Parts: sequence; structure tokens; C-alpha cells
Amino acid sequence: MTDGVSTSGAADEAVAMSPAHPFKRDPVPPHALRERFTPRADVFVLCHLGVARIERSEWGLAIDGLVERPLRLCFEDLAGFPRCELSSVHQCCGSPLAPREPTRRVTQVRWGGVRLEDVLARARPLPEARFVWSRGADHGEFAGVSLDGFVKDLPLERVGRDVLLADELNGEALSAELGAPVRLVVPGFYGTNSVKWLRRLTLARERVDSPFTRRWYNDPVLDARGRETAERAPVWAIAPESVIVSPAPGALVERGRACEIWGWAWADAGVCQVEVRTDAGARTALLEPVRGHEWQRFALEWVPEQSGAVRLSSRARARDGAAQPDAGARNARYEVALSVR
Ligand SMILES: Nc1nc2c(c(=O)[nH]1)N[C@H]1C(S)=C(S)[C@@H](COP(=O)(O)O)O[C@H]1N2
Ligand SMILES: [Mo]
Repeated sequence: MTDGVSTSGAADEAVAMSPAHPFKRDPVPPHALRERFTPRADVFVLCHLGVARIERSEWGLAIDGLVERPLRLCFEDLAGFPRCELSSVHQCCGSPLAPREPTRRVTQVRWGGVRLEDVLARARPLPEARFVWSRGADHGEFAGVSLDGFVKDLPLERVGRDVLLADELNGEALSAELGAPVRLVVPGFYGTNSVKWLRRLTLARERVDSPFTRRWYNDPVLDARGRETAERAPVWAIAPESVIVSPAPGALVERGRACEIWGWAWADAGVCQVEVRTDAGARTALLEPVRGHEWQRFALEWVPEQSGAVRLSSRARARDGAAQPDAGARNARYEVALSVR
């Protein structure tokens, strides 16, 4: 309990879950990410507790906590706010049970909906509010813990022009597994913060005390030598990352013939440099400028010099100075092994 508002969804009716157990659709591999916008069928799906089934006509969103005017909205009420469409990288940070393991569950999609900022303004947040707690209607069991909702939080100051209450992905209504009828979308933050089947937003002074914010998705901070300290940091902003799309792993390329190495790079702070390593050492790739929270294409011309096995890798550096580590982190450098003949 914080600010006198319960984080329990007990007052809300329990929704049907089908399946009523963890559900996922595996991501496509990086070399399949050839398009700037990932086709909907290739978007990975991650549901910790199962898939909540909620009709638009049954959906409601409560806004409470540190607001002057608590609200309850139904789906039709969203039509009263200006529509917003934006594109962003959509990335899962990997399993909360193995937070340092890279999974490359990433896509780029277009979201459609209304701005959280506009909706919150109607509830008139009080000056002391600092965090937005968001609750999904899904319930069930994860890692042996029984949960009556999926609850996350984000700093209120992050709710600028691009955090959405989304009801569309790539121009089509969300499906149940993607969070229908309405989900939160926090561009630049890992996917876990974009709460699906959204049913309650609570403004508060403190972070929320929930298993998905305190126990999981709360990384040990590393010291300068990469060792874990007692301090913890929420898994919010996406750290710099890049993947090589082409050549694909196992490709055969010709010695002496120019070949384009290209891929995508992204980071919450925007990427300012990508370095590509080949058999000839490391070079800086050409890179698209930062645009919102979209991924940025990078490319480098490479003329293989020697026959045999070769490893390519890319390393992104963000505008805040952070760069991809070589190993031991979810955003560790991605490598492609291929052959030169
Ligand atoms: N309510 C709810 N929201 C959720 C989840 C969940 O299990 N329940 N999974 C999160 C995680 S870990 C990710 S990566 C994204 C995945 O979104 P997608 O399945 O639409 O790709 O949803 C997030 N939102
Ligand atoms: Mo995730």
C-alpha cells in the first residue's frame, strides 16, 4: 500500500484466461528482420500468465491515486482523444529469470492509439505524483508465484508525447495475445513495461511493490569490473544494441568481392555510432540518424581478404556514451559466423 491506494485488482472482475498458462511465440532470427517494419505474423509474443480475453464492450480503464479527478474510461471514451500513430522498436529484454542472457527478441512496429499524456491530463495529476503504476488484467502463476495481475511502473516524467494507450499494431486492431483491447506502449523501454490488457493506472509517489518490479525485472547494478553489487536498477530503458541482418549466419561469400554488411541498431538514447568487426579489424559503419525510438540502419562495404571461416560482429554506441559489452549482458555484441571462398 502506498498513498492509500490498493495495488490489488480485487475490486475488478477476474477476466477469462485462454490459455491460462505462460504463452509465447518465438521471435524470428535477426537475419529475417529484412524489413524496416516487421510483419505482424513475425512479431514475437510474450505472456507470462496466459492470454486474457476481454471484449471491447467489457473493457474499462480506471485512473486513480494521486489525481484530482479519478476517472473510469470505456473503449468508446478513447475516441474523444486525438489519435496518434508512431513507430518504435519493440524488444523483449529476455527472461526475468536469466536477465543477462541475450535473446534478440526484437521487431519494429507501428502503434496506433491515444497519448497517455492526454488521458492523464483529464484526471489532473497532483504535483506530488512521480510514478505511473500500470496493471494488466491477466492473472495466474509465474515461476511458482500466484499473481492477481501484471503490474509495472514508469516515471511520470517519462510520459512525454510518445507513451500510448494503443489499440492497433501495424494498422490493425490488437489481437488478444498482443493485449487487446488496449495496452500501454512505452517506446524506448523494454517490452515488459508495455502492459497488455491494461485496466488500471495509478499515480503514486513511490515505485510500485510488485513481483514484476521488485523481484523480477530489477537488475543488479554491475561495478566497473562487471561484478554484481547490492544495488538494483529497474529494467526500463533499452540499452544500446545492434544485429547484423546480412550476411546471414552460415553464408558463403567470395574472396575479393565487395559485400554489404548491414543491420539495425537501437537504444533508448539513440545510437550515434556502430562499429563493425571483420577479418580486417573494426571500422565505423554508415548509420541513419536517430528518429524517435525507431531502429537505425547501418551498413558497411566489406571486401573479404582471406578464404576460410570468419566472424562478423557489430557494436552500437548510444548518445549517452553507453556501448554494447562483448559478453555477459542481454545486449552483448551479436556475432555472425560465415565462410569466405
Ligand atoms: N499484462 C501483461 N503485459 C505484458 C506481459 C504480460 O505477461 N502481461 N508481458 C510483457 C513482456 S515481458 C513483453 S516482452 C511484451 C511483449 O509484447 P507482445 O507479446 O505484444 O510482443 O509485453 C509485456 N506486457
Ligand atoms: Mo519480455
